[in-house]
Amino acid sequence: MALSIGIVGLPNVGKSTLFTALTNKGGLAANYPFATIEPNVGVVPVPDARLDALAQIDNPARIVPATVEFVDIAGLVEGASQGEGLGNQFLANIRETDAICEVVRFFSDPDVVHVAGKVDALSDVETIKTELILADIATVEKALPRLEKEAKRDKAATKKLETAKKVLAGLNEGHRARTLDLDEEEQAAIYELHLLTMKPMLYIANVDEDQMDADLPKIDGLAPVPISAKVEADLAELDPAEAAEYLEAMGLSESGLARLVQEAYKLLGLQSFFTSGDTESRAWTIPIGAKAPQAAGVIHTDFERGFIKAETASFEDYVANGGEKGCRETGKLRQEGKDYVVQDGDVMHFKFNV
Ligand SMILES: Nc1nc2c(ncn2[C@@H]2O[C@H](COP(=O)(O)OP(=O)(O)OP(=O)(O)O)[C@@H](O)[C@H]2O)c(=O)[nH]1
Ligand SMILES: [Mg+2]
Repeated sequence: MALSIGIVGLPNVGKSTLFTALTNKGGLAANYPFATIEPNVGVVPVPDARLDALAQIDNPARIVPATVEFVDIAGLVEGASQGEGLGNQFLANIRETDAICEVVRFFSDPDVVHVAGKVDALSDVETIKTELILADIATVEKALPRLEKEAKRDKAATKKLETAKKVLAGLNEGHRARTLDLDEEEQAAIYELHLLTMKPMLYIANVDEDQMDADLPKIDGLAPVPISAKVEADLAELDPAEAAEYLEAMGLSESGLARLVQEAYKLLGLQSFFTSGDTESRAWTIPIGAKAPQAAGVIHTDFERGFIKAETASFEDYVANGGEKGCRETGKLRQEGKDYVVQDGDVMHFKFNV
């Protein structure tokens, strides 16, 4: 279950620069709007120092971090949903993502053209919000005739139609679908429309290097994650030791990627558990609140189907006792059953039978 994040924003705000730095993948960054004309998809390992600690203990053949997939699309401009610019045709490429990350320009560089002529973060955010809402309105309006037909044939489809109409009304009033207080049944009813404004949103403030700890205005009630795309681009060029030195010189403890992923996990209610042994030390992503069989199912459906128990140690106990064997000897290896709610950092070994 790789988490996927779509990157949106106005043209020239640094989306591709950031994407390239995060994914080291050479998505074209250029000082003119609409440099990105193909969707770029990059898969990035999630930085997690705990995984390295586990590998120190078990010395496995391989280390497998969790991954996040980023999708970089062309910039959206006012009227994109009406066919202005290139962005709208790429919105389809982020319909299937788990979250949307909006890059907002805060950096001041006069050499980099701003499509609206000036750097005004909050107004830029409004523009993008409107375009995402307009794109969703188009999606719902296009689906309505089909939903009407289905509802006539099949009573069960009535809920879909009703919810679509309710959501359309909300969108038309300028509200994002996510803020419409839909109950679970309604959310399920419109899930298949993959509305963009139904997705959780995360904001990145692309700041100047010396603005990293500036007081930034909240966006939609959320503190944006300050990242300098330029710093990230520089970091991507360095080897790990040099990068650590550079971060320290900047007064930062972690890369932008690490901070971004942490925010995304928080926003989406995700956490990690680990498996570790001779063959591999590996991080897995699960929702907070997931029970042991569900965690097992992320590894393999057989593990979930035939789940018997999970031998579990907390990350701290695992490290303090030098691994699974040590935990067993000191009684720190717990035998957990199907109702166990997995905790962040648990090191788990599943017993199953199929
Ligand atoms: N000074 C400064 N320049 C930046 C920063 N981030 C990006 N740029 C520059 O801004 C220009 C546009 O960057 P891109 O990453 O291509 O922007 P984009 O958002 O992908 O643009 P589109 O794909 O056209 O929507 C490039 O010249 C970058 O070097 C930054 O943090 N600071
Ligand atoms: Mg780009």
